[in-house]
This record gives sequence, C-alpha cells and structure tokens, in this order.
Amino acid sequence: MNTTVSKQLFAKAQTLIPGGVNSPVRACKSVGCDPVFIKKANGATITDMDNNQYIDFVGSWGPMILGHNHPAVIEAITRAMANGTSYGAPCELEIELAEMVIDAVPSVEMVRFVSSGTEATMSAIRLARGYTGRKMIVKFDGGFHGHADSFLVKAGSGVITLGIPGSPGVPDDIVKNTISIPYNNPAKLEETLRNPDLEIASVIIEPVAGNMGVVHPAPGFLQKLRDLTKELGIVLIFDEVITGFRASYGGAQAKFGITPDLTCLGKIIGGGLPVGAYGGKKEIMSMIAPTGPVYQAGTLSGNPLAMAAGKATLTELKKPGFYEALNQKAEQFGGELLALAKKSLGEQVCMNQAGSVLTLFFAKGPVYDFDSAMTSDTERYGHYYREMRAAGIYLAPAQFEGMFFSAAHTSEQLEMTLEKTESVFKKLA
Ligand code: KE4
Repeated sequence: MNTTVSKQLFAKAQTLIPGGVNSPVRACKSVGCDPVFIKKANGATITDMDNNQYIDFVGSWGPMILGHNHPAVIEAITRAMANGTSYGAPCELEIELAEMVIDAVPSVEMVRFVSSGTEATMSAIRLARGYTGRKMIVKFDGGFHGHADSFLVKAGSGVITLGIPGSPGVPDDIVKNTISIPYNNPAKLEETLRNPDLEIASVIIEPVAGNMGVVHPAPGFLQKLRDLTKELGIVLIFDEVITGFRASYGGAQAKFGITPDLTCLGKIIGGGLPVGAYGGKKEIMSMIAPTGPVYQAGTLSGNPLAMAAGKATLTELKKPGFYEALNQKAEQFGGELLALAKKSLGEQVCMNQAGSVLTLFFAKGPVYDFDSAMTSDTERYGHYYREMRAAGIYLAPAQFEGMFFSAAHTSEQLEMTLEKTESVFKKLA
C-alpha cells in the first residue's frame, strides 16, 4: 500500500507537534508503524492522503456510531453554522440537547456541557469532593478517565499502550489522593471503601471498561459498588464517555438498571464535534457555579455547532430498533471473527464484546481485569494491526482499545472484513 504522502506529512508534523499527533495513541507507536493521515471519511469508510480507502472500525474512538458524514448531522451543523459558530452566551440548542440527555440517562436530573470527556470527569470528581468535603477518589486499574492529574494512576488507554507507569508532572500530593484497585475484585473494593483511614469522596468507574480493551463488570460487581457507596455516602460516578448512548440509549446504567450519583459523557453526544458532559442529581449538580461554590467553566462549552451535531445524532439513535439492529450486526460479526481467530490461532486469542464494541485480545484469557489484559501479546497485536491496515481495514492502533461498529457498516463491508481477516490470521498462525 502506497503511503508516501502520509509519510511526508508525518515527517513534517513531527517537527511541529509532539510525536506529530494531537493525541498519543494516534502515533501508532505500540503497533510498529507510522500513522496514515486522513483526507476524508464517509459512512464506514475513511480515505487517507494517498487515496487508500479503509473500512473504519475506530470511528473516531466511539463518536461515529451513525457513521461518518451522516446527512442529518451534516445538515444540522450546516444550519447552525449559518447563525454563527460560537456565542459565549446561552443559546436554545443547549437546552434542547440537555433535555435529550436528561430524558435518556436515568441518573441525570441536571447536566453541564463541557468540551471533552476529560473536562467532564475532572469536573465530576471536583464536584464530588466539594459536595462531600472529602478528598480521596477511588478508580480501577486499567480504567481511563482522560488525562486530568488525578486519573493518571495505573490508567488505561494510551497510558498502558505506551507502557508509562503514570505521568511525570503529576505532583505526589495529587496522586496520593487517588487509590487504584483491581476491577472486578469485590473483596478489595469492600476493604478499601470501608477503610476508616480513607476519606473517600468518590468512586469513578467505567461500567463496562473500554480502556484495557473491553472488560465486562463481573455479575453483581456494579450492584455491590452501588450498595457500598450509598451506605457510606460516597459519590458514585459512572464514566460513560464510551458507553453513553453506545451500550443503549440510556447508556450502561440503563442496561444494568444501576443508577450512579453522577454520570460523565462525551464522544457520541457531540456527534463528532467536541462535547463532554457531566450530570446527576439536582442536589449535587446545584453545587456547581454559579448556583453553588464548586467552580467549573469553559469558553466553548455548549458550543452551538456541537449542540446541533449532538441533537441530530441522538435523534437518530432514539429511533425504534436502532440499537437492536446495530448490536445484532456487531454480535454476528464478533461471533464469526472469534471463530476465525480460534481456527487459525487456537488458544492464543480471546474476545470480549459489549454490543457494538469489542476487543480481540492476543491472550489466552479470560480477560476480566487489568492484570489479565496485560497478558496480551502486544507485538502480535501490532503485526495483526499492520496486516489488517495493509488489507484496507482500519483498527485501533493499540491492543487495549475497542473495535467500534456503526449503523453505516454494511453487511458487504463486514463480510469483506471477515474474508481479509481470515487471510491475515493465516499469516499470523
Ligand atoms: P476525551 O478527553 O478524550 O474526550 O475523553 C477522555 C475519556 C474519558 N473517559 C473514557 C472512558 C474514555 O475512553 C476517554 C477517552 N478515550 C480515549 C480512547 N480510549 C480517547 C482516544 C485518545 O486518547 O486519543
């Protein structure tokens, strides 16, 4: 595959931007190749600057659940653009998207929009600390909640992909207030939350983990977490930046029937434009400035174009049968993918799938937490990634991410993907 222009652009980008990218995982460091530079995207395909076309299973890391360039989203953004791009003042579109989010997500009685998932999670833990007067937060090994200081402790996603323990620049007296414990370990959870020496303000969890690869909560784990945090007056935050409007229209919390105190959202609710959000009980959210003393602000929060894109996206997602059709398509693909993998690679692979997002682990498995995820052969994943991209299939350039499906993936594209995957697996065997 000719990637001459991408190589030229990457060389230039690296003289201007750290690593030539504006987010580390895009640099493809862990999969042993250079990134391709994208010229355009449409439906389930993306085209690079050398006019190579790929079937896209990254989907901008989750937002593109409708596929790229969905007509309703483009029309909404275009219409909004005619009225200007940013006001720095309230507009009706913010109310309209807020109503949709509040209507959809069980825990959300009130919501604040920000411009990224990181802003949403960092604001939510500040709010939890302000509301409880306590300072410690509990996260889970392999959980990723964006790059705010408090979260860069045994984080997932790019932190494990790049094999960095946490991050320099995060002061010890921040890190000491973050406790990271194993996902899916109820005994450790209870021991930690009941520890009288710990003033715990909040527990933040991805209700289905997506940043150590896809990892399901063990049966009863989320309910135990909900019961303990309620009993102990600890603010439970579901980080649904990935699962929000992906797991179901009401997110993972609606699917599991477990209601956190606060929820963080991002990705899909922006329809591809920069939007994050945090929301929850009115009693807690009213602590946020200007109604309360907990400060949070943002120049482009509630941006009209982003609100319009989010509204148009959620309008499509709300249509009857959307999730059933998407999940059926993705689950059928997942079953066939695993069968092909097992046929060629036997016990060297396993897979976790949550509806329209899955991870094929190059590990014996099962993968149920960070330590078991880390048994993955990332070298082998890198080989798989490079072969698949050369075959025109665009996967996450990291073992510890997800393969995202959209409404735009056609059965022909999925069939072709499986055919190409089979020949790649034979090379890997
Ligand atoms: P952003 O700040 O990237 O919008 O959101 C941070 C975030 C928060 N919570 C969860 C559960 C997330 O998955 C993320 C970001 N996800 C990564 C990919 N796993 C974004 C891709 C990247 O880092 O470039």
